[in-house]
Amino acid sequence: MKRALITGITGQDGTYLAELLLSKGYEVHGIKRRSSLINTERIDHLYQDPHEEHVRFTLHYGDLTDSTNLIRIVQEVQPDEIYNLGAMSHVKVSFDTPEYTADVDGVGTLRLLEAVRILGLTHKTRIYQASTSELYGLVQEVPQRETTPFYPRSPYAVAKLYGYWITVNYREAYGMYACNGILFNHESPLRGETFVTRKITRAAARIALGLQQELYLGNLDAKRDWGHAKDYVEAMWRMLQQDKPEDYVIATGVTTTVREFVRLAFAEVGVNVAFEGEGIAEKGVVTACHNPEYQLPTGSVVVQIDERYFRPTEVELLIGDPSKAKEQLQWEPQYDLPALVGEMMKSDLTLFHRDAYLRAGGHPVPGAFAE
Ligand code: NDP
Ligand code: GDR
Repeated sequence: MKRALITGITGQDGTYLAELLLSKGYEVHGIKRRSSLINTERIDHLYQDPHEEHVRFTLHYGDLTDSTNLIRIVQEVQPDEIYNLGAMSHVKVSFDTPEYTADVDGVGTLRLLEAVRILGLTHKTRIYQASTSELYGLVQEVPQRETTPFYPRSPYAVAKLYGYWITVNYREAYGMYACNGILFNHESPLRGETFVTRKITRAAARIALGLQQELYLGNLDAKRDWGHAKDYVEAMWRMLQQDKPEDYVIATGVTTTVREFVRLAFAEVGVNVAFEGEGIAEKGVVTACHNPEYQLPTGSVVVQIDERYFRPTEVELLIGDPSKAKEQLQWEPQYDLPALVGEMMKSDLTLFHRDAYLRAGGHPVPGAFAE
């Protein structure tokens, strides 16, 4: 039985990856952070009582800022594969917490590689590093591929640049099987609520159900190559099953604006949205509501712009070329964007139907809390 260690197991990708590895018969270990509220909601369905026999899912307290903790866990688990998914992963927040982001996303990667080296596991343990299309930043070439030069545009991307190169360096210096997956944006119903896709699907569902009136967004012109997280964790696993370690771009090859994503999300509830004005004065307005279940009057404003969601330096255009992964890993995504948006909307409608029901019964319901 293979043993895997996942940092960032409580996140979106960590959850899908843990599910995938368990389904393949792995013993899965994950690192979770201590927090004042329980933060394992995404993976609670995978929990196994440690008192039972043949447990294949175990969580360890830890943090990527703590070397001794990482060394102890790697020593204890003796993993065949490590997936380093742990990160302060929000680009906008990295401008507010640049030093912490560098520590976790950059030096954290080094700490993990060093743990493997110090423990003499360089030839046993294979390592996946969660690299990102944010490395491409300011457009140098489209579509972006493995050979496209990097030009990071945020403290997050600069920290991930260190993570990328230190992974390459340990591969070359010590012969470690270490790979970078340069993954383009991937989303799902489990996506964090403050990333733009989930912020939009949550708000579209809440607006349709009468729980919220407007959605405030930043740059609607930004273009992203959005895939489904379920497809992307499959690629991570495939990268670690090859004869030799290499770096791969994982993307769909299709790019879409944030504005278009808004239209697609509202279309799922039968609402047509058109955009008026430009820049900060731009508004998303309902032009038709085809679903009698949701009574949104024509002309009502559902999207507004708020300057605080703009980034000091933006990544305007991402579109990836996944040819290498398709050829060498036989990786093929199962979801296209409409299927992804459909699944996210369905999930958020289900989630907020309960709140709508409670509100109709006169009970207070929580606000959106998705900045
Ligand atoms: P999430 O933000 O959903 O999850 C991040 C995970 O990292 C969480 O489990 C979080 O724990 C954990 N974490 C945060 N800080 C620390 C720390 N100091 N020590 C240990 N763990 C920590 O991210 P995703 O699942 O979306 O992404 C997974 C990885 O892939 C990240 O590294 C991200 O940067 C990268 N990536 C993501 C892409 C995407 O589109 N999703 C694209 C390309 C790369 P907690 O739950 O306690 O906050
Ligand atoms: P990104 O994802 O920065 O690409 O990083 P995010 O969803 O945060 O932003 C995508 C684009 O949408 C624009 N945008 C907004 N973004 C947010 N979050 N909130 C808004 O209100 C809003 N309005 C417009 C942004 O400016 C941006 O252009 C994600 C993360 O998962 C990273 O960890 C990962 O490395 C990259 O994807 C690939």
